[in-house]
Amino acid sequence: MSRNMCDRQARARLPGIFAVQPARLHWQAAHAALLVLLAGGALADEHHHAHSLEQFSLPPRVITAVQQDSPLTIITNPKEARQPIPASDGADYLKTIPGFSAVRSGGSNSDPVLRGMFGSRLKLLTNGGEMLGACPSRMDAPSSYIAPQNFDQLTVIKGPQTVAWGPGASAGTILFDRLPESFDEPGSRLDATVVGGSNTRRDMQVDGAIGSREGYLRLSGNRSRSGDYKDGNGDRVPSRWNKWNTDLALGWTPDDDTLLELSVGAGDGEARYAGRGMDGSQFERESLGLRFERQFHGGALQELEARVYYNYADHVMDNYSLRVPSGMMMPHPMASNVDRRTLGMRLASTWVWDDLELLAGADAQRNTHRTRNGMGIDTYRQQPWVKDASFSQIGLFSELTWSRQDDQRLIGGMRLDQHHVEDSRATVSGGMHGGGHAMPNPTAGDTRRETLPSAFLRLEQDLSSLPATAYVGIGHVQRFPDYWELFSPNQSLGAVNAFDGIDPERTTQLDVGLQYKREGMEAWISGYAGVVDDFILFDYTGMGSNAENIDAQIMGAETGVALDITDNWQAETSLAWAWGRNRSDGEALPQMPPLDARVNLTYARDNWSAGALWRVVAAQSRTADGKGNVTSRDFGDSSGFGVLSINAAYRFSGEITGSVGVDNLLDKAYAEHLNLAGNGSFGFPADTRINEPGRTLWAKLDFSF
Ligand SMILES: [Cu+2]
Repeated sequence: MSRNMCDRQARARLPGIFAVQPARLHWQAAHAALLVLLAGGALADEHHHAHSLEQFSLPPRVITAVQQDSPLTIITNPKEARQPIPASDGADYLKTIPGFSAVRSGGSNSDPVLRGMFGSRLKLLTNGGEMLGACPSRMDAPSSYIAPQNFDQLTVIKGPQTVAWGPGASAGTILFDRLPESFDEPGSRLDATVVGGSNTRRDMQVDGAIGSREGYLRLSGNRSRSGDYKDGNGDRVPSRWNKWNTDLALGWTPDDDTLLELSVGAGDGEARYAGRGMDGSQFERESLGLRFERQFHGGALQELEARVYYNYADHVMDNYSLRVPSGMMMPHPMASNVDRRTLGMRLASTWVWDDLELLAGADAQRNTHRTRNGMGIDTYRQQPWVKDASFSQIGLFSELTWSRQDDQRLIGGMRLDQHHVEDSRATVSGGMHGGGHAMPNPTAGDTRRETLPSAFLRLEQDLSSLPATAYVGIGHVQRFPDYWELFSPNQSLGAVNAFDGIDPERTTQLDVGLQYKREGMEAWISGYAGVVDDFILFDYTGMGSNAENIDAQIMGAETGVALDITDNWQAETSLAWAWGRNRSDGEALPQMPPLDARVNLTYARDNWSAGALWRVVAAQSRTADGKGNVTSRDFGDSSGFGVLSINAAYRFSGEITGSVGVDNLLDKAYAEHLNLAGNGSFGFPADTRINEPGRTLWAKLDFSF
């Protein structure tokens, strides 16, 4: 198997974008790797990700903002050092990309938000499969099961501008991928990373493979932990976590054009949440995947790809194992155990005729959610599991890229999905109306079935007057409500409950942008404007949570510039702005991140670099108090802040690179706008945002053999 094959795979995944503009794949650079494993030095020769001499002559860097590579698409290597402190989960990593923010709930496992859009509006896949969390209040958001370091490539496609990865991706698509190994002769490789930092942060990660032309075995694992952090005031924020993952992949490559890969993975963790009434004491994950890929030559059919995946999340939350109850009313110990089993498949084929490239395929998924609860310490274990929901979806998709002229591409896609959901709850919590007692579920045993389309069309034009590409695209997505929107709300105004009352959400969005690149300078801008009909909103202003469909209007932009000032000095800036309006009541759309700017200056020479990052965030006064999503809601305006951080990187040798950083150098006390209020059982007053970490020192060592 050759490097070419990987390039072809990348193209197959994103035909429109890659067919003509192979983006820079960063995976060559800065592989993780560690010292503990120096024993493996003998393995040094056959590093399969062949580092070129040129890469070794480039100084090592700490990534502070990921620049956009091609229209709407960002591709990055999640193994590279970045500031702030190396990410503990998927959401944490995504915050490095302009346009992303996150809802914090503790030290780890925050929930990612792109352009103010939360939850299932972001399609998040790992190795092509979906890992849906189980917690009805998203303590285990899908991104919480991802250790970014364990993946080779992160791809983000902004806007409703691809239909290739499943239904409902109205805000964007996020793909964390492990790439297939390729050995030209028998050999092995070993990458490892260690991270140490303030608040007893300790990470260790190992990723190794052995193989030959015929196949490979890859084993990766990580352990990440941190104590509670202190904010800029020196106050401790309940936030500690501890998690691990291990994944194994067995690949068979009988010839250069064929790949069959079996993958098996598991993980677990625990996390304290300053912003919640319970902590997460278990985040068990089991994953299984089988993937087949074959390239063809000579005919129109270029590639066939098939995947089957199984993901299982088994989550426990309680109010006793990670916190000491306090406050006026000592809460009764209680725990809830929830699980979700997801089984999915995807078939895709790539065809090429002259100036046309077609991606066509099908995908399907079935997931089942269960729950059991107990009052008292660990009594949930004696309770029987009760199924409350099952979802299934089957869809057909196709994307066509027409290279009309050398400098112009027209890309269009369409998908059609059939969704089916069953409400298996015999009873529901009566909430405050029912005094907390279980009441009969008015939609027990009911099913809903809906067929929903999505489509997009985009024109990309290379401008001859400038070394630039401009694009304009329109996309429409009809998104079926997810588990959290149908099953978590206490009620839905005008209906017996949310299962009965919530309609699919329909997004129509215009995306425009410009990508400019010349020697020593890169600049890009991506803007969007859209209407979201039947936007699914949570309203907490009454009793409990009420889900409703409203009409919304959104717009915003992200922009970035990377400039080589001299051979050694480089400046980078980025800016992200998002705006939303609730058309139904004329007020602001809740949970919108404020204007966020980053300026970064780096000095790099030979085998080292040093940089400073200044992040400035504006105040947010466009809020809709008491409204938001299943996890978070607006509670008043927030003030702006600026945070200064510094970093340095040094390459000791071809095998060892080190990086260090001081985040929040001035130990400023500040809080992000998107947030949870601190929880009363930790002694926080209601409506107080959780502060971000104060000054944080960290160091990371990467070893690659
Ligand atoms: Cu939970």
